[in-house]
Amino acid sequence: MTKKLFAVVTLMLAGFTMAGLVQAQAEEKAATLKIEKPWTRVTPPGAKVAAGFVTITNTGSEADRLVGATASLSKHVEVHEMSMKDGVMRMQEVADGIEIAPGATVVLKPGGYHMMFMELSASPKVGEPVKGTLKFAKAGELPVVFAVAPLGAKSINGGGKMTDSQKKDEMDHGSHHMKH
Ligand SMILES: [Cu+2]
Repeated sequence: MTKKLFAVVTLMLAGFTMAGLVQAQAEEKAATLKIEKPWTRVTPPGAKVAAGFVTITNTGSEADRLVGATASLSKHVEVHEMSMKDGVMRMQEVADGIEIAPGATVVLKPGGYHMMFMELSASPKVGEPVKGTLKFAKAGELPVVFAVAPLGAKSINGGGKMTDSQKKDEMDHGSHHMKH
């Protein structure tokens, strides 16, 4: 082996080792986030967006942030927040993501924080889980599979009947995003 080739091989090995270390660190951080019950639900006819929900627990000692997500049937996913303002339910994009403090559990659920699957290529169907990822500031991109609940479901465990006001929420939700 020539000296030059030896140097190249050494550099390559060093590169692999570095990549391995970075990978190991990413896995270690990912392991401190417990991701439970990723789910979405069937959308009203004609809807261009779907909402995604998940429960995230930070078992580590450092805060992390949910900064984005992907879903196979959506062109891009935004992180949204719903809030009451002047007696009207509104939603807006959470620009810098959702913080998950050490020891905290953050629940994305109907009426609160949620992911918004924008520009749907197809509507979610019950029995056809949606593949995607959650993107964290520190832990990076973690794969998830969103289970699909029926139209108007308030949780992944049970659908239940929608009240009229919930139906209205659903429609407001849809119309808000149609303007995008
Ligand atoms: Cu939204």
